[in-house]
Amino acid sequence: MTLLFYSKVDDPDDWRAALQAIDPGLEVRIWPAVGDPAEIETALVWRPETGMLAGLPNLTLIQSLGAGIDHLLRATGLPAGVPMARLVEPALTSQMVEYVVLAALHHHRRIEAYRDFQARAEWHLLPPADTEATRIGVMGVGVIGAKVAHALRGFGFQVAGWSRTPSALDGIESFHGADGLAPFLARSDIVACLLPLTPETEGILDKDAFAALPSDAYVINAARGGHLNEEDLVAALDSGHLSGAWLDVCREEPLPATSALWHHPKVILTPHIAGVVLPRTSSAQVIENIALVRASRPPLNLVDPARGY
Ligand code: NDP
Ligand code: OXD
Repeated sequence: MTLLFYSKVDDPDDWRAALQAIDPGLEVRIWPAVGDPAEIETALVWRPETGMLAGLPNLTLIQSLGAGIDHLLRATGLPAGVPMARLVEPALTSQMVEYVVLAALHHHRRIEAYRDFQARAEWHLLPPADTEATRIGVMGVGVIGAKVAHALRGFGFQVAGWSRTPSALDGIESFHGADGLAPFLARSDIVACLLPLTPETEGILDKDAFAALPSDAYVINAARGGHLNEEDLVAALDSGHLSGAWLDVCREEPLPATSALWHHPKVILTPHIAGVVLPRTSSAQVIENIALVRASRPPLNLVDPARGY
């Protein structure tokens, strides 16, 4: 059994060691050392390049090295009919929950303002943050968004979720579909995007969405840069309508040095690290998927390419 590994951001040696610790018989080849293409049965990839997987005649599984699969669905030259799976993994989900809670609380407790006071050696008190009066909206209440919504509800925030179909999460108000978006945004003092990137969700955080948010709203995007119209965000920040934004992802990664986001005083940026798959916790799922496909069964977390997530 031979697996081909490709990622520019994950350490291939760590992955090889973790995979072989579970299945010592698994041969792991690191791109571009493909060897005989006919021997490759599994591709474990993050953002494969055009045509990279096209010449693998016996490929039986394309396994995403992450929860998102937009990087696969947008890659051209993927072999047709090969099942694609994404990673759904508690450790990754927990990182995402930590990240969004961190961003929301950092804003809610006005840490940026207190840092400014500290820089000026000023002992200055702002009005207290009222958690129960603060409304947070979570866009996408799937595996990750649902956990984020519950974690925020646990602090006492008023939390709502927006999804494609109605959700029924305890204590979380549900909005859904195109018609539900404007009322959902209108009641969100803080909005956190945890949607998959699909043709329907691309550019969804744009000037219309920002106009629908209450004045002073705060935007967190921990999903994909393609959700956000960066020019519209900067305009909404500069006009004073939005109070700030916390972004883990950008339309182009790495973010170009010329981007206005780098030095914008109301933006906090991280380099797509909200949730990072760990070989230690994710390898077992990859090995299990290889075994399932070998047994002619569907892999765990099979992606529906037609739905786009
Ligand atoms: P899921 O597939 O479990 O959940 C997706 C959610 O989005 C569902 O609630 C779904 O609605 C909703 N949704 C999809 N399309 C639409 C639409 N057109 N309108 C409204 N709602 C929609 O995904 P995960 O929770 O596992 O992951 C979400 C995303 O987070 C990933 O796709 C990835 O891009 C991103 N991510 C980012 C990371 C980072 O480090 N920054 C790390 C991990 C993930 P419904 O419930 O009705 O199906
Ligand atoms: C993912 C990611 O989708 O890392 O897992 O962004």
